[in-house]
Amino acid sequence: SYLVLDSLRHQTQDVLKEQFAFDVLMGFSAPSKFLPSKYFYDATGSRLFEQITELEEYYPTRCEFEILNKVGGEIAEFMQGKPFEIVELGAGDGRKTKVLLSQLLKLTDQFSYIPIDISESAMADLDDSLKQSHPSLTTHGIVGDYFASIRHLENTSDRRKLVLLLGSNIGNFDFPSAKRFLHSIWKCLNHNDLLLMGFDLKKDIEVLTRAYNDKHGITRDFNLNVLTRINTELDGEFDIQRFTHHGMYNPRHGAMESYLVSLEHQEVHIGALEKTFEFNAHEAIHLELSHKYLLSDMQHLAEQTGFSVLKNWQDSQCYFADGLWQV
Ligand code: AVJ
Repeated sequence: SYLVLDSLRHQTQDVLKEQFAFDVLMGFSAPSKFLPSKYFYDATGSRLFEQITELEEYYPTRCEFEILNKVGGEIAEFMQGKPFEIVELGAGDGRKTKVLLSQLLKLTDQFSYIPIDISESAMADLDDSLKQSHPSLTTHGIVGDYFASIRHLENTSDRRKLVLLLGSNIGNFDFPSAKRFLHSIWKCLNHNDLLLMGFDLKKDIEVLTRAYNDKHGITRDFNLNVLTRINTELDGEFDIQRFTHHGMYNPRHGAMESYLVSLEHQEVHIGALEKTFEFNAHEAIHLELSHKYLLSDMQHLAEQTGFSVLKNWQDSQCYFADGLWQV
């Protein structure tokens, strides 16, 4: 079963739409246009992201699979046989998490699972598929964004928590925001609670560039889907053929950056905003940052946010790392 944050569903829809409209207005009125990356994940976007995770070029999911396959035993040990709760931020299709859940279930049945995701369709699918794959597991999902979810976390049980933030989702935050976000998680947790977090590591720039510019164009479609969303949800009139995807590594920020670039001068009306926006030829909309970390960056981030690092695991190529942190 899962809960949609805010009891009045239709009211929630209105508020979400209002927020989307406001964010689009902010982003398109800025001197350098941008859109927040959380808007990737409607039903279509969540499905496209799942396709990305299966691409040959997109290594992070495979690498983290390898790691999660071998950490179950150690995590169970850290939990010392007492009941606990696994809270996952941005669970998506839960494919990686199921590997960890299966490992843990071999050792203990003393835990329940609380997946949180911004996409209700992704949550409905996950809820169904968990009933099939892990029928004995108690699951209480939540549909909401990270911030609403964190607030929700604070009011739940006093059992020990293991928070999961997998897949390098933290990479979407720049360093100051990542710090603020992790510190706010830290504040919601109790002494001894754990956080297992995935980090994409700094590596050969060619490998990075390929991962965000796949030859089948799925990453391009994933980015363009945000404009399609504006069309359907906010009465936008984007012709997505007139934009192209550009993914590049910025060594100064240590991040992959994704843009949609306007192929020509154009004016686009957005009905819900009663406003027309101008896009110059070659003008870019910034959509995403995907930060890459050094092990020392991870250590630094833990220290700056109140956590202590218990353990780091890496895959055999050293492309990806999962860190286990304690409050
Ligand atoms: C889901 C944020 C981890 O940054 O690699 C994949 C999203 N964007 N390809 C990432 C993404 C383009 C992904 N995260």
